[in-house]
Amino acid sequence: MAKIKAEPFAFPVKHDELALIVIDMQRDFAEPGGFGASLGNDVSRITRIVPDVKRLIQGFRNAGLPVIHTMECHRPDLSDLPPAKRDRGNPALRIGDEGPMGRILISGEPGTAILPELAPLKGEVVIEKPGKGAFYATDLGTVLRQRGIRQLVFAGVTTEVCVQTTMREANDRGYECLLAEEATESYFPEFKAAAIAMIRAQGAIVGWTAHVDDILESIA
Ligand code: TIU
Repeated sequence: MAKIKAEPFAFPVKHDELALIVIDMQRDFAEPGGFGASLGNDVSRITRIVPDVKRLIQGFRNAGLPVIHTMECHRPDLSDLPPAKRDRGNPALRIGDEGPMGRILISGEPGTAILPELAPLKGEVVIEKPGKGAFYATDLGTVLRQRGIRQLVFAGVTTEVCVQTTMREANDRGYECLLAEEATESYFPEFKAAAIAMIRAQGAIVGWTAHVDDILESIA
């Protein structure tokens, strides 16, 4: 069986069951004036991983393996936005408010789009999700089942929020999950480090972590 060098031990990869899932690489999390910035975060941390996310996506495309993108966003009428989510914290702009890139985290708005460098290709699955996890209230599970996907490589933002939540959802559903370390980021470096540590603790209790180069080498 082929293996990817990973922590806490080698990831037993099955290439015909493998997909890349890129979580929420949206302008709203990476650019000034978006949701991430409205929460008081330094969004430049997110922009820095774009080259590594891009080469991971390119490697999967070159290998003919599926690339799935997610976007955290809501319907324009906010009917899928629980007040508990909208009213959380004290952001400068709340979800649905008009910002410099359009309405914050609303489907179809300019700021909600995936960064142009990482834009999905025609034919790639894009999952719009109202929660932090990509399985909640979406058809992601159906899409994966239809394609026989059982193993997921994770990239995207933020490590401890939408990436980790989705990895935990996937792990509980029986998927084997591998997080690409240089292709994920948090607004808080200590949270990224903690998320990586807790994911792979206790014998990969939630999943594995690996370097982008080692993942790319295995699918080249
Ligand atoms: N705030 C934060 O760290 N993340 C989110 O709100 N969403 C995602 O992680 N995509």
